Amino acid sequence: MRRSPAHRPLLATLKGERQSIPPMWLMRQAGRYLPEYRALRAEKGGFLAMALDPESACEITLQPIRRFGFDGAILFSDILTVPMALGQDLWFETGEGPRLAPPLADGAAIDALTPGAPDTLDPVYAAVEKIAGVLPPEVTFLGFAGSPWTVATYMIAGQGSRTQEAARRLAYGDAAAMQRLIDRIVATTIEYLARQHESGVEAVQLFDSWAGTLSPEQFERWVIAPNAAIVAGLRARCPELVIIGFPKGAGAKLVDYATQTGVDAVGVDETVAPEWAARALPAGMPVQGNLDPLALIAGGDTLARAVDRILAAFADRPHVFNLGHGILPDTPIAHVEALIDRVRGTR
Ligand code: 1CP
Repeated sequence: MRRSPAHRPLLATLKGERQSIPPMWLMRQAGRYLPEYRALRAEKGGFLAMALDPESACEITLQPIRRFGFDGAILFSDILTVPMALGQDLWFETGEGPRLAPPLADGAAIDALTPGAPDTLDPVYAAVEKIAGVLPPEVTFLGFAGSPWTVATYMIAGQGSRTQEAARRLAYGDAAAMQRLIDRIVATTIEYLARQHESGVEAVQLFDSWAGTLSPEQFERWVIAPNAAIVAGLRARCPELVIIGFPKGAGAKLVDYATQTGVDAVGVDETVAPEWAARALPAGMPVQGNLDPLALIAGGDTLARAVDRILAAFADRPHVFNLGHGILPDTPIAHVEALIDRVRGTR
């Protein structure tokens, strides 16, 4: 489905056109800090049930747009849908987080994985179509997927991990098996994002949430190369699709990521000085970021100063205002409103 043409400031910025007021959206803007999300979740009985129900996914995607008028709406889904399509079972342990079975402990387990039913991701495309049909015309519609390294860390451990040690060990211990897993994730992700685009999203973000634990050589092989392969695959199939890359924790490696993957725009996390990013990234390349989610929780002067520093640092580039990582569940709604006022200059 193609949405009606309209001026969408976020999409224009991602294509390289600076706006005097930076467009904004917040990573994880659809979720637990919103009372209307928590109410629906209690009624529907859990995250996955909602993510795979097009009606619920549509409603949750729209909640932050209705409440705050953000410039971008991100599809309500998860990066762990791709492991489901690749054949792992996914569920969420209450109070703990995602579980994937069987965990891919070694090359034999990777090779034994048989793809799930071909219609596994159809509810996601149905949700995208529904949302594309009702989203206000000036709001850019964003799809997403996890980047292969980050998705692989969950597939290998069978759950989230603080250090990604199981995946890092496998990457050294059996690099060929790791490569086979990464190649499968790349192929499925290209298909997944192309179908999201064909169903109605205008831009996609590649979340590499765990890119920050890799050595430079490992970063080149497991972050830069697979993201470049996804970008190349998508360019061939969807020349209009805009791609944001977010290699969280990349630090100085952000420059190689930006120049070598072919993404249109890069997300910058909160550990990076915005003045450095503004200087170091290729001229004219759109940047997205990079307010510390904890500065948003702090609020008041701390928030105002942090926002002003980011706005000043990115004043000469196409800039999308965002957090450096996802909004935290205990973020006060009033602080989100204060942030929006500060960025848009109405207070
Ligand atoms: O209600 C609940 O308890 C569910 C919490 C939740 C939500 C709201 C999960 C489980 N996923 C989501 C939605 C989600 N996940 C979105 C929706 C759109 C939005 O941004 O509003 C997106 C983009 C994601 C992406 C995602 N999922 C990432 C990458 C971004 C990041 O935050 O680093 C990752 C790592 C995940 C895995 C995941 N899904 C859910 C949880 C709790 C986790 C993290 C698990 C862990 O590492 O232990």
